[in-house]
Amino acid sequence: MEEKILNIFRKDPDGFISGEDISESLKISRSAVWKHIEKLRELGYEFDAVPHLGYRLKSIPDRLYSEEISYGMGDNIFGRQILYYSTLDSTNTTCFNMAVKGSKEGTVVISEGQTKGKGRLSREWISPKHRGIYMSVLLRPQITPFQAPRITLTAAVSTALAIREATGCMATIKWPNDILVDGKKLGGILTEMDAESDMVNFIVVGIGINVNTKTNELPKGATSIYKQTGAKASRIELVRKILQKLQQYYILFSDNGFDTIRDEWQMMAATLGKRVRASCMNKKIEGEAVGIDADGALIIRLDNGFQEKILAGDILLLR
Ligand code: BT5
Repeated sequence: MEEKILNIFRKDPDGFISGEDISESLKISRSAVWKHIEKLRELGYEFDAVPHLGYRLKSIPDRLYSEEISYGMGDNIFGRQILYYSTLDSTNTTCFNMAVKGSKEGTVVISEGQTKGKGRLSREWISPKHRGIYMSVLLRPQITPFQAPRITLTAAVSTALAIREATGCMATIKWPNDILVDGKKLGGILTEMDAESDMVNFIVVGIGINVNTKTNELPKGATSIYKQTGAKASRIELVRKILQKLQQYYILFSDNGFDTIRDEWQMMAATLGKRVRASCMNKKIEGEAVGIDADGALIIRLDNGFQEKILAGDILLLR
């Protein structure tokens, strides 16, 4: 019922709406209207109430409520089922468990904060409450495990483009999963999968972005949208934009393969043309990053002119 009441206010964002009109259109009593408005106030929605005029929605809370995200997203499949939490260990862990139990492709798990946010290789993702975006999206692509890195790059392209469009920050991508602005880490992507030897069962794409996070809450070398622009950004709008881009590029990937996404990735890459040191398993390689191949592997030209490819690992930008 709260959602229905909000929808009435959303249709006329600046206008006053009387309790009587709400009660008539929703076929509930005036006192029920009042109770639901009080409930919305408890959730952080602010209303002006003026005698003889009624109520006006003054502001919505800075919370990633699923209904707020879904509102205005149209027919986006990555938004039909959004599970919202105030705190979780890790959105990836929750989403993974839901995937095992059979949740549908496009299910989104989002949390205001994480107590055990995960990076790759058991590293930590610092996730201060109400500041950033911490969300995981469940995908069920028909690919082999070997092709899974393409999904990380597809998610990176979608996220970087969404950041550019929603905030104006010129996000770039450092292979394979870092989102950078001005050479500093603004976000990261963690893909985890469940697979047989020749078939992926599902992939969980975890996206973490520092939005309104303050410098003292972040590790060294990190940045946030707030730090870059000096202004608070709407986390809701950014989540919507990421989900829209992710759906657009995931459909492109499923229908047309990886080529277009690879081109987009290369245009936004902070890595290409740079000298890099790559660590992959116990191997260290140094050379110039020259491209990514059809599987999403990074191609490095060694000083002796030979090329090597790495499909997973970490790289350090040397210059
Ligand atoms: C990543 O790992 O960059 C992937 C991060 C994915 C986080 C999301 S949040 C939603 C979902 N649920 C999860 O539990 N995780 C995902 P990696 O490339 O391994 O980078 C980790 C390293 O980045 C750490 O060792 C720190 O040095 C640094 N770091 C940690 N927190 C950071 C932050 N908030 N901003 C920037 N850098 C950070």
